[in-house]
Amino acid sequence: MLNKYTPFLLIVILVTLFSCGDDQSKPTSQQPVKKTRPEIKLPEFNADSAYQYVQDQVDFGPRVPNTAEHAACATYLGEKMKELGATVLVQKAKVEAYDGTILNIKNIIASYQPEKNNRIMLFAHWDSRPFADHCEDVTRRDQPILGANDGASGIGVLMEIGRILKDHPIKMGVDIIFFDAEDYGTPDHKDLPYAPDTWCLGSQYWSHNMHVLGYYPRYGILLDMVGAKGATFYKEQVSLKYAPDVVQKVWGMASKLGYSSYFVSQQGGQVIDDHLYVNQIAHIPSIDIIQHDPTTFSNFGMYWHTHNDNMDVIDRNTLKAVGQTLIGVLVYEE
Ligand code: AHN
Ligand code: ZN
Repeated sequence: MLNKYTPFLLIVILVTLFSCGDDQSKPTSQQPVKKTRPEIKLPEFNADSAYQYVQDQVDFGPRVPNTAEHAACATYLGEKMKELGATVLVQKAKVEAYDGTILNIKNIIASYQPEKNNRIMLFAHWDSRPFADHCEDVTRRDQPILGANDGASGIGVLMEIGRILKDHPIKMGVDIIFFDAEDYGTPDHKDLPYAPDTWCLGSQYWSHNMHVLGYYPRYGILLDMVGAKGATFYKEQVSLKYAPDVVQKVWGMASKLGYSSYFVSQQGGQVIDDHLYVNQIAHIPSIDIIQHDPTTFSNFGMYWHTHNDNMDVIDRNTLKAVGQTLIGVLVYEE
């Protein structure tokens, strides 16, 4: 077997062995190889589609519990999420409002890959406020608002994420929850005592009565007022207290994707919102992506709890920044 060609043959074999197969992993430049996560091509969040989902909700009119418009919108949301590939469960309940009114509420739970144990929870509120208590025109303060941004925007972004998950399943299971009766809190234009627990009635109910026994997703992300033109999202304090790593993850992804002008790397206010109850009652570490405007008295947008919260405040670019960031977070999670 051995002859005068053996050394050459050996060299050929060795060269072949050490040069094959690793061409793609070699850096193209002369820089040292860095150990980073491989770049994944993200599915495209379609802002036109998200905008249409916001419009569809607003077209029902105000979505206030115990009204026909609210009931019709619930049907639309449940059916649409089924169409978008989710397993849908509607949790019905009766809860008591600040004034003693019994509200018939529906939390709508849309699950992707429900068989998986490792899960992420995304949520927003789908009801709209029964009063425009911050409206300049005092004669219109008792009228319900359209809530294009305050309510519909978060749901619209989550619906578009559902549409994407249908065709691009990720490693984790995802539960998209539309909470009801977030915005039925004590009105500011009547002289009533401060009562934080009158807000977020749907998420409070759900946190005490989760739809699955022993449900424990890795973390939760709440979207609230995520569609206004030029909106800025600061690191909200309840989120930083309960889920600082999730805040870092989301703001880090936003920066990586070029959305740092929306996701400002500074601490914002402290907000009573659905994530507070999900943290405190359900013990699921959760954050709130919520518009923070340091220039207004409320620290929300000027449209907040007024009749100006209509489609005119919604900007596709803001929906895109939030939606694409969330897609990034979901796709990289394993
Ligand atoms: C309060 O004003 C107590 N919380 C703000 C949460 C909220 C209201 N989000 C939308 N509407
Ligand atoms: Zn509100």
